[in-house]
Amino acid sequence: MRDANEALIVIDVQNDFCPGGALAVADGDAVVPLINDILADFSVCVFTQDWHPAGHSSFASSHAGKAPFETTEMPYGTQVLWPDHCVQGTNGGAFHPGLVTDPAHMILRKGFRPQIDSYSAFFENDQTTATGLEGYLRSRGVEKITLVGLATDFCVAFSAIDGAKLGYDVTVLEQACRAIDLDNSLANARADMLAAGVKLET
Ligand code: VGL
Ligand code: ZN
Repeated sequence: MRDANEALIVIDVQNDFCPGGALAVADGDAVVPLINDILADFSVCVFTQDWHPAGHSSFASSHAGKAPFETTEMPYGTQVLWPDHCVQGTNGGAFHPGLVTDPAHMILRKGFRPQIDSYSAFFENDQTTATGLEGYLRSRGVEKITLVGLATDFCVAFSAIDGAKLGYDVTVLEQACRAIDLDNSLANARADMLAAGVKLET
C-alpha cells in the first residue's frame, strides 16, 4: 500500500479513446488491466472523464471547412480540432466497461464548457480556469501523484506538467498509458514532461 499522501489519477479511460471509439488511441484498452491491478495500492483514487457538450468548440464539426486533426486559433491559443468524442451521456463518453471504477473516490469531469477545451485535470486550456482538482488533493493531504490513462501526449502530459507546476511530486507510469501521437506529439510531450520535472516510469 502506498503512503496516504499519494494519489492515483486515472485519466480518461473512456470508450471513445479505445479501439472502435471516435478518437481511438492505438491499443488504448491495453491500459485497463494494469490500472485495475494498481488501483488497490492507493488510498486516494481520482478518475477523470472527458465530458463535452454536443457541438463543443474542440470538435472539427463545429468549424466550417475544418477537418479533424487540423488546428484553429482560439482566444486562449492554438487548438487541435478533434472528431466529435466523449459527448456527455453517450456510450463513447462512458468509462471502458472493463475498468474497475467502484474504488474511485472522485470522478472529475472536464471539457464541459462549450468554448474551452480541457486537456489537463487541473486547468482548462486557457491555463487559468481551475477544475477544482488541486483543492481536492490539497484538502486530502496529497503531495505525490501517479498518472495513468489516455492519452499520454495530451491529457496525461498536460495534467502531469500542471501537477509539477503546482508543486506535486509527479510520476507518469508509461506502460499504463497510450498516446495519440500526432505530428511527433508523443516525443514532444515526453520532453516537456521531463523538463517540468515529471518522472517517467516504465
Ligand atoms: C484527449 C484529445 C481530446 C485526451 C481529450 O484525453 O487525451 N485528447 N480530448
Ligand atoms: Zn476531448
